[in-house]
Amino acid sequence: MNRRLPGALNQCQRLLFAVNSHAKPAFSTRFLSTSRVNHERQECQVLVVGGGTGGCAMAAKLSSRLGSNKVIVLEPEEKHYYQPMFTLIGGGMKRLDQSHRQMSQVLPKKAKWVKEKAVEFDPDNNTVSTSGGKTIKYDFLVIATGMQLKYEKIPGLVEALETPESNVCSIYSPKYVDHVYECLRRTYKGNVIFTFPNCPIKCAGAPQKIAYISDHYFRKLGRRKNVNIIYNTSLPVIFGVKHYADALMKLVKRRNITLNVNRNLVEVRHCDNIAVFEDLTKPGEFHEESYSMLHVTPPMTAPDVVTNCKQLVTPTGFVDVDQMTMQHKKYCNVFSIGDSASSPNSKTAAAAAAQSPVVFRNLMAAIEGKNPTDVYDGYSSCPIVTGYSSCILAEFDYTLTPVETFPMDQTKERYSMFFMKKELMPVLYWKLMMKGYWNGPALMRKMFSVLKFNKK
Ligand code: UQ1
Repeated sequence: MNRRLPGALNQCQRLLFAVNSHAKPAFSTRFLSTSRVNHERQECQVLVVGGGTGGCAMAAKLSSRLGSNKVIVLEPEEKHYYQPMFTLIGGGMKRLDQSHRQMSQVLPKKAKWVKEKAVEFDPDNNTVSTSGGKTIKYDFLVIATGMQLKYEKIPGLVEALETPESNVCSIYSPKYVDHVYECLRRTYKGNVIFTFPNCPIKCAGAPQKIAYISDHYFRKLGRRKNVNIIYNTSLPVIFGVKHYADALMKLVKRRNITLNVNRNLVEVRHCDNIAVFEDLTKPGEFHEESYSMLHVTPPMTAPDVVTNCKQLVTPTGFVDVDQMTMQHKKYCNVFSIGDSASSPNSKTAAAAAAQSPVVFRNLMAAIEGKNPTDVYDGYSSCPIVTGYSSCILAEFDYTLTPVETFPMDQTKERYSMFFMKKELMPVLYWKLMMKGYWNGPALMRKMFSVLKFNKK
């Protein structure tokens, strides 16, 4: 739940004044002009870098409030993917072509789309330079670049993924996701290994979702007795929230899935069907494990363009924001949303949804020269799909305690939650979130809690 932040951030306010006052005489939105557009230099009131989940939601909210041509979205991709669908594609429940729309259709009409990549941030001069040679000057900046997949960090992995016969696959990339179901179809026996890397990743539930879906797939086809399902995670636990971890541990035991913690993939030798893992509790100790199918979750980082701008980022390379306001700790005209932000929430579309009204209100306050007062509580949600008709809906906040929307035991596997994940969420995403109308389920939760209260 978002609440107001008491107290003033006076230094921030002064800094903000400095940002605004160099460009205009008083706090107003009127001076902002996009009419002086030319090929080398563009100007806007708000520059949103990234047209993914957070970037689109912010562009929709901002351009609807500020009017036409005040917002520029910098995004090089032609397609916008609904990434939460990738686990379902891996299990053959959805097709890749159902997961994307044209970027031009998803971005709000009132925002200007610059179809280029950000190549350099210069927050001291309020500019971002682009792959097409432009310099975009902004008054306010929203960094929504997401994370980049680093398959190349694991020796042998890219070659394995690019070799169709290798039975090495990954749901995380649209390039490789189709191959996951192909691998499932042709695996009849042996070790089927799933990995989780030794770094923060987006949708931390996905590596185990695809393991559970695979388990169910092999059971349905009567192959399970000849297949060992092995989940190797770099983390010391199966899931970071104990409430759900307890339920998942029971599930793993019941389904006869081997769970190895502190086990990090370091190499793939696809010619021998060998994956090499390091035991993180005994650095330097390696295990070779043979597989008949290997599903890899790649290491991930914030994009290089973000990590290269040292003034903007934390030592781990994420945009250094206040975890409550999502405003940059040093540059008061800079905000971040979604996976590129340093806020220590679990990185999901649901988190970006819950952040979006906070970033919006705090940015609007900053435009008016006021302090940011809206607070993000760290809400994130992970619908842990456990098969072809069941799902556990995990919801929690920064405190890692459950923050549940529905008046029922959400640790139980349910068809209703599966239906919500598979059929309702994509509609909610395209029709509401991409239009700037979905702020996460906080309101729904309040409504249900009233019902719960009345029952007592
Ligand atoms: C959510 O808000 C969201 O973002 C759009 C998701 O990503 C697709 C989700 O999977 C979930 C579960 C939520 C939270 C929504 C509800 C109704 C609990």
